[in-house]
Parts: sequence; structure tokens; C-alpha cells
Amino acid sequence: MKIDVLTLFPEMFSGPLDVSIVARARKAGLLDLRIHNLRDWTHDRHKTVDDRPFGGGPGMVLKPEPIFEAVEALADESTRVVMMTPTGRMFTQAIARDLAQRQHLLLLSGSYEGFDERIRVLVQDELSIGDYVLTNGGLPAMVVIDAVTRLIPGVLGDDESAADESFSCGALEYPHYTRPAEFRGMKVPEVLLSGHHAEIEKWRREQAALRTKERRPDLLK
Ligand code: JEW
Repeated sequence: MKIDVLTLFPEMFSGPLDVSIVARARKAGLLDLRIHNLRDWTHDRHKTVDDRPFGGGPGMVLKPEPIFEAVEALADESTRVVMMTPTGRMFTQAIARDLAQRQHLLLLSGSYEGFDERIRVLVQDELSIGDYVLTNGGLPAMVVIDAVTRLIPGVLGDDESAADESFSCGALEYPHYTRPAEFRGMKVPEVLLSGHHAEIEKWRREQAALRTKERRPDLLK
């Protein structure tokens, strides 16, 4: 899969995407990730990307011209153009699964007060990562890249994929323990030490259901 990102802060994108599973996917050639500076599509001396809002008010708005030029340069008919915006639909695992089917994504990671409304004709999808206020669309774009990358076929090893199967199906995870069997007076539940695989399976299912009911009843509906 190829993912292009259009941003005013390309520096933000080094670090999170250079470690762990995303780094591995890139090295394996399963993800071709390219970060582009929106200022590269300006033509004036000051590389102006924003301007004051018509009608007045605080903040600046991203001008349409550089975004149109960039999208026209980076996207074709097969590209899914996705805009990060606090007014988008909520990004979910189902949307991540859908995006992971695509050959090419172009993520518009905004800044300031957002985009000139007219750029919406360029995009197929508008996504928000949740109900909290952020400073810009950089982290939301990275969240989408992270969630989508691990769903690209071949990115997760068999073990990682198998683990994923049992958890991304609507319930929270069961509790995990590792050695030592007793730590500072806290004991690992006896059943996990028993070697009874059927009993362990049953306990984990119960624990997962209990936790989901207590902490995320919304997931059970
Ligand atoms: C997101 C793109 C671009 C936030 C979440 N938050 C916020 C906000 C911003 C500007 C004006 C009004 C509200 C900051 N911002 C973004 C925030 C995406 C931009 C500027 C965003 N998902 N996506 N929760």
C-alpha cells in the first residue's frame, strides 16, 4: 500500500512512524509512506499556505490553491483522499479495515482553523479521531496510518494476527499475567497456572465479558 501525507509539519512524522510495526512494514516494502510539505506547492516567496477567514473572526484558514495543486500532483482516480478534520466522522476499526483494502491513500493533515471549505470537492472521506481538541491534524493522520498499516496483509506475523482476531471482535481483552507467579504479595489467578486449557479459555472469556460489561457496556449493544 502507498500512503501520501500532506502536512505543514513534516517533522512531526518522524519518530512514531520509524519504530515498531510501522517501521517493519516500511522496511519490508509493504508500506510506501511519503510525507509531503504543503509549502512545496506554493509559488510566492513566503510560501504562504494560509489566509484570514472571509467574514472575520480569529485564526487562519488553509488556502485552497496549494491543496488543489498538491492533490492534483499526488492523487489519481484510484486514490482515496482522506481529510483529517474535527468535523469528520469518527474513525473506527471498521473504517481502518476499509482503508487497508485500498492501494493508495492521500491523507490531508490540516492545521490552524482548518481548510477552506472548497477543498471538500477533492476528498472522499473526512475523519476525526475522537471528541477532544488537538492543535493540528498531524497526530490524527498518524493514528490512521498506524491503525491501517497493521491491517495490511503480511504486516502482522501469524502470532500477532491470531491475537488480534480474538480481541477486535467487540469485547475488551482478558487480563494478562507473566512471571513471577507471586509479586509483592499479588498472586496470579490459580487457573492460569493449572495447565487446564479448557478452564483457562473459559476463565478468559468470562473475564473479557465481565470487563466489557463494567467498563464498556456500549460495546455490547
Ligand atoms: C483535527 C485536523 C486541523 C481532532 C480530532 N481539534 C481541533 C480543532 C482544530 C482547529 C479548529 C477547530 C478544532 C485543530 N485542527 C485539527 C484537528 C484534525 C485539524 C486543525 C482532529 N480528530 N482530528 N479529535
